Amino acid sequence: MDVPDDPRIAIDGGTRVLVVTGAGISAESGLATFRGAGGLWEGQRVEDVATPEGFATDPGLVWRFYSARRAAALAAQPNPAHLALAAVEGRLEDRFLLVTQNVDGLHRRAGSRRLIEIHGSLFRTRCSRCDLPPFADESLHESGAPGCERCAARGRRADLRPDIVWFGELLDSDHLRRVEAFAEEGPGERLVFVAVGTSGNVWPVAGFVDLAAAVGGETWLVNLEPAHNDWRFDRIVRGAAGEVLPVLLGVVG
Ligand code: BV8
Repeated sequence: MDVPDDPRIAIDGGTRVLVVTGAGISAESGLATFRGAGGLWEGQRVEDVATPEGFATDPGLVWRFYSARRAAALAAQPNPAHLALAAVEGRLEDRFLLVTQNVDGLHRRAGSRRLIEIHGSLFRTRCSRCDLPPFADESLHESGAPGCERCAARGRRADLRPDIVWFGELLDSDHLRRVEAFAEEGPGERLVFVAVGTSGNVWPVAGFVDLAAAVGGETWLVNLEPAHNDWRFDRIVRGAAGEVLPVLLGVVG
């Protein structure tokens, strides 16, 4: 299960790389992890701020929570782990895919484009009621939920909400299909799966390692602490993503 001190993943012309990241990859950028604060997330209970029921009960609280995270993410910078993944994408092109559970936008700011933000984005807003297309939004709403103008024009009140997948909500089926397709493509090529900075608690992303294992892929976990789904991985590298990933992926050193 464990690997030598300065492991490297062999990446050549026949290698495909599928990466999943979680809150831990942004920790060195100064952003709080989901479970780092002992189950409270920025002082809030998950049920109150990351579920549709919590939003229906107190949309103003949810907007204060996400506005604080929007501000923190805007002030943060991508770290060497984000940059290493963008560099590997540049080398592998369509033999690389990055799936992030994070909504902080740091992978995109690091240059990643073959990227699926599978839990949505802090910087997109949509209507909680009508089919108003999600729109780019960096604004902060600390004194109550903004209303949907399209609904108002139709004589009804509806709150805008962050374009984020909350607990109990379905992930985009196109995203799931794209991940499955990437894991199964490239017969004869070698698939390497790397999970970075995730406790493996949240489904269905926690099960993506099994997609790779099912096609004979080599699975790696880079995490600071033991993860819930540790046992599902071939190799585990304990350490900080910003230090481990550039070496592991052969980007530096
Ligand atoms: C769904 C919103 C259909 C965005 C989030 C199967 C079994 C059990 C439960 C379920 C299941 N299937 C579905 C569920 C229900 C639920 C779920 O998984 N519950 C769990 C918690 C029990 N899943 C859902 O509801 C999903 N929808 O499946 O719909 C359905 C519905 C109900 C029932 C059945 C089916 C929707 C999930 C999406 C939820 N939205 N976030 C936001 O506001 O951020 S999830 C939230 O957790 C964040 O996105 C976060 O990224 C994510 C996962 O957490 P991690 O990223 O792993 O973060 P965490 O803090 O936990 O871990 C960080 C790790 O990094 C730590 O281990 C730490 O050691 C490490 N670390 C720290 N620093 C560093 C580091 N590592 C390296 N370097 C460092 N420097």
